[in-house]
Amino acid sequence: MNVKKVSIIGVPMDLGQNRRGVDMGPSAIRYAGVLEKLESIDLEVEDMGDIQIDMPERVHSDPAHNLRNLKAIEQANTRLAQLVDQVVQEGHFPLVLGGDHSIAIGTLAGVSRHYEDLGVIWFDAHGDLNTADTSPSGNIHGMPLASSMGVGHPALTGLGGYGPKVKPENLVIIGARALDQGEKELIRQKGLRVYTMHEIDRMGMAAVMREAIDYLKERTDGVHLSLDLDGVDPTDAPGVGTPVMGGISYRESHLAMEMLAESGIVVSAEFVEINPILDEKNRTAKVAVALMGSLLGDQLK
Ligand code: EXY
Ligand code: MN
Ligand code: MN
Ligand code: MN
Repeated sequence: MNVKKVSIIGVPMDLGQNRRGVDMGPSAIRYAGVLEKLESIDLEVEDMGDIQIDMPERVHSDPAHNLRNLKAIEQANTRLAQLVDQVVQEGHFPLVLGGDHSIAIGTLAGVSRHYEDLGVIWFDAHGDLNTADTSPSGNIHGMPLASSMGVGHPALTGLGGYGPKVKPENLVIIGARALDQGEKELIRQKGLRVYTMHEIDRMGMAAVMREAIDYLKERTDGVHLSLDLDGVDPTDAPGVGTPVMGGISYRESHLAMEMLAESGIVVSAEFVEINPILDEKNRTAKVAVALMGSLLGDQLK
């Protein structure tokens, strides 16, 4: 991987869902030693600190139906998109620390304008393919992938002044095991490439990653990794707001990151949904840091 310098951006966002604590994710990840880990593999790292998240009470209330905290999420993501845009322009690798998964809307808005054909790997127990019409919860952290594909409310699909950010055919979902009916319909309608736990069980993680990497390498000019820690099995990553049994093991997750490092296709990444209040001794943040290390070449040195 040709990463010159890594720019860390914290996004203490918890407005995309209902449980408190995920806003402490960036601190937990720093406390778990992200800087030390990346420096130990000879990367130059700058920590840009956390972006400001407005209290929903301070942003005028949302008239939109079934989109909790829309305005505050739109504002924070607009800030995030600008910062990520600037980092990519400088030729650095953006490493975004969540926060709930609604922040992917901003990260992708910042990255995608620099690529003709951005690819996305969505590592997650969920599809995050809901819209206000299909969402069972109204939580925007269940919507960022649909929004980035151009499906959903214009405040989200058009964030950063353009959209869509990713073409459906440039997208690979890995680890899905909790999809809502409306999400399944969108997957069918758009013909999305989804490796559920069923495919991972059958093919093995190595074959899944080989196929996903070959596929994306051929058709994209850079790949963003959006890694939701709830993709990892809750026995290894218990500190998440929406755990789902039967997930990707710790070793399989590392293998996936190592194969991505080897491939050299990843141009940006975010690690989201770590909730230290629900965690055991900061284990989930430590898992995240270990995976970041593997993604950025720890095992290749
Ligand atoms: N599909 C459910 C919803 O839309 O409410 C749960 C979404 C959880 C999203 C998590 C973080 O990936
Ligand atoms: Mn520089
Ligand atoms: Mn997610
Ligand atoms: Mn998830």
